[in-house]
Amino acid sequence: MSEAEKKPPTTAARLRFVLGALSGLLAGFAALTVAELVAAGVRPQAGPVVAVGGAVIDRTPAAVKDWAIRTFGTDDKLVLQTGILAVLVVCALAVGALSLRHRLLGAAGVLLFGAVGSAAAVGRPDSEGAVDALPSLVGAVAAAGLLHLLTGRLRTSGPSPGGADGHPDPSPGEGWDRRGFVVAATAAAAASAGAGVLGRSLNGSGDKGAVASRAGLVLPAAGSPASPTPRGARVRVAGISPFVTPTEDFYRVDTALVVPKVDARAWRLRIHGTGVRRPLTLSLDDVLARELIERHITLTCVSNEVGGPYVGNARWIGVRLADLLAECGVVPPSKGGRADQLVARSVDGMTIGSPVEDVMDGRDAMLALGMNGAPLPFEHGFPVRMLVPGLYGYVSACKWIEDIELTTFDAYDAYWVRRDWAREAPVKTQSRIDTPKPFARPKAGTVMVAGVAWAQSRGVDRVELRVDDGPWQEATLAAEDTRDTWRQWSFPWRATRGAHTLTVRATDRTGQVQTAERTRTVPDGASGRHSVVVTVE
Ligand SMILES: Nc1nc2c(c(=O)[nH]1)N[C@H]1C(S)=C(S)[C@@H](COP(=O)(O)O)O[C@H]1N2
Ligand SMILES: [Mo]
Repeated sequence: MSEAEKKPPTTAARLRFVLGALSGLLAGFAALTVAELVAAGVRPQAGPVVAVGGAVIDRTPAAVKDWAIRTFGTDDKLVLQTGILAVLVVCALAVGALSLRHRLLGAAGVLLFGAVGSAAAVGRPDSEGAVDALPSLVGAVAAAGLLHLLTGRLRTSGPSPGGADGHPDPSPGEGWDRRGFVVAATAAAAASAGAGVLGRSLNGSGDKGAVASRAGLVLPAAGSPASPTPRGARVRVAGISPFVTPTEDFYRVDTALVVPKVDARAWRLRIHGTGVRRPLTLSLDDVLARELIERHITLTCVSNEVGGPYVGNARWIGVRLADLLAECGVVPPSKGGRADQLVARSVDGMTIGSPVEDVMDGRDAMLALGMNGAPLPFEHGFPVRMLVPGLYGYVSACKWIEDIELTTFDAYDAYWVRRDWAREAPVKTQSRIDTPKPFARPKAGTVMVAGVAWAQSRGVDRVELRVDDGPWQEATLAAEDTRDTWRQWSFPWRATRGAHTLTVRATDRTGQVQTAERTRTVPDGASGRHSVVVTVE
């Protein structure tokens, strides 16, 4: 029995408890850094934080994922990783304190975490099998060993082993090896930090080939260039979204905790499946040797709320997907083809299913290599991604694509479809007020109200603005580039003093007026009208 158990806790006993918890924290730190170092040798995606994070994302219900995207935006992944680390810190402190009393239980606790990390890594869709268990396993074994060693220094039973210099330990009544603990803990922290730094730099150098292949990619001129954007397509109003979204401002939505860095020289795309009479495997050179098309296409996320930011317009360069499919012998369902679903698969295991009919109906569905005149950024799918104008990204815009399988909707549900989202999801006709901003305080007089409206593959024919409960008034529509791009609009508003609500609605070329009926983003995209409240001074 230790002194601490006979009497009320002494300062020394409390210190010992704190150091036990600290040992847990150090062991946890060692587990992560060692695991990430091993992962750098195996696969960065097999590291515990990424693997567990990915597993959490995969198991998150649609509504929660949607809430996360809405609340945290592109920071959703940072928030998730911070959350995982916070949980780990708490558990590490607890395991450390526990192992003061029960060293075996402590070790078992550490190994349990290792097992969770290993299982998550092996269970990932892009896992390469049992090797992916290694990082978490090695990390956990290292951590268990370290915890054993550190808590050994804190043991109070038996005579004081004395300090490293042979003098008796000076702490009265507590026979633990204070100096030994400090030395071991410091060494462990330093070694872990070293492992962390080394793992980082190895991970970075593992991407060198991919980075070089992107730097070396020169996009040829498109044989079929984008139709010149009419001059009137750009409206000059301060605060309106630019007609072409700069690449660095283009929204990003995906499940990738680590952006896949694909070496374009090793990249291949396989096209196969039902009704594919001549399966094909393409390299990047094969793609570059084909006629390239360049098109402005507006891309929208199904998680975009009414008035939200997840929409952007870019100039994409690539090859026509319908031509490739036709070469492979694929026939659309309307012409008797058996496959009605095209499933695109990415290097990180994402699956995205699009209707074959839409891909082959004459619209500019493409495999894109470039965005706004440059190779795709890694975040946006380098080296090749898919785009189908008129469909939300989750059913059309597979990034880091490596496989296209022709199948049926009956036979296969893609990633998001298994998570409550609709099988088919054409973009809903939408409009947004970019300026004035909500709760702005413009001066009375003429106030420019302006924004964008989109109905890809149908085209926008009309935008109207309503002030409070007044009549709908025709806004000035900028010239249309193509029916696959958004259109800017503006309205010179004679603003009078007081609070006012501005509401916008668009009408697409099928005559469909944007509905006032509000729906949530799940399962097939938000509907409703965007309103902004301002106070005119
Ligand atoms: N591999 C992969 N491709 C993906 C996704 C993904 O999570 N993984 N997300 C899709 C979704 S939901 C959208 S809206 C678009 C977004 O493309 P962007 O990030 O280039 O804007 O990519 C699509 N392609
Ligand atoms: Mo999306």
